[in-house]
Amino acid sequence: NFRAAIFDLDGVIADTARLHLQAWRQLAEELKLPWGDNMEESLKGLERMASLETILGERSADFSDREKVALASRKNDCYRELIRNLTADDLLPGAGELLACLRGRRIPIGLASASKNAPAVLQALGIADCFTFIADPAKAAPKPAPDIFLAAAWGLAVDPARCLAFEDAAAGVTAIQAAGIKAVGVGDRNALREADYLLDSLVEFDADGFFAPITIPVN
Ligand code: G16
Ligand code: MG
Repeated sequence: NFRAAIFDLDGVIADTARLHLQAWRQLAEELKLPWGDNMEESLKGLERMASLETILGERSADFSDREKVALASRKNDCYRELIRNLTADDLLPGAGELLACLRGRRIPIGLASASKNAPAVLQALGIADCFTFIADPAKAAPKPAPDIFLAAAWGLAVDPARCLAFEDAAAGVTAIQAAGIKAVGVGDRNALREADYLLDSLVEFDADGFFAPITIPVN
C-alpha cells in the first residue's frame, strides 16, 4: 500500500493546459511566429522559459535574454487573466472525487507542478485545502529532473518508495521514476508508455488497490 499521493496539476487535476496554450498562441500571433501542428503536445509540462523557446523556434536568436523575460511575463499576464475565470467546473474528470477520497482515508497529498501559478489555480478551483504540501518549482530543477517530486515527498515526510504520483507528460513520468516513485500516467497511452500504471482519466483510478481504507482504532 502507498502512504501518500503526489499530483501534477496542469493536465491531471485541472484543465489549464488549454489556457496556457491560448496565452502562448496569442503571443505567437502578436510576434507573427509560425504555429506548429504538434504545439499542444510539445508544450505539455514544460516550464515557462522552455515553453517560450519552443514557441520562438528558429526566431529565438532574434531576441535578447531581457526581451525573452519580457515576452514570458507578457504571456504570464495573459494566463493570470485567464485563470481568474476558473471554477470547480474546470477540474478534470475524477479529480475532485479522488482528492476527496484520499482525504477521507487521511492520505497526505502533495503537489509537484512546474507552474508558479499553481497556488492561484488551486484557490480558483476550490481545492487548495486538499493539499498537505505544495513543492516550490522555483527551487527545483525542471522535469525530467526528479527534484520537484523529491521535494514533494520530503515535504509530506513520506519515503518516495511509499508515494504514488500522477502525471500527464512524459517528462513528468521520467521525473517521478527518477525520484524512486511509482508513476501513474494519465492520458495518452503511447506518450506515457513508460509509466508504471496507465489511466485514460482519474475516473478509472481504483483507490482500494493502492491505498489502505480508513481504519478506526477499536480503543
Ligand atoms: C505546467 C504546465 C506548463 C507550464 C508550466 C509552467 O506544469 O503544464 O504548460 O508552462 O507549468 O507554468 P507557469 O508559467 O504558470 O509557471 P505542470 O507541471 O503542472 O503540468
Ligand atoms: Mg502536466
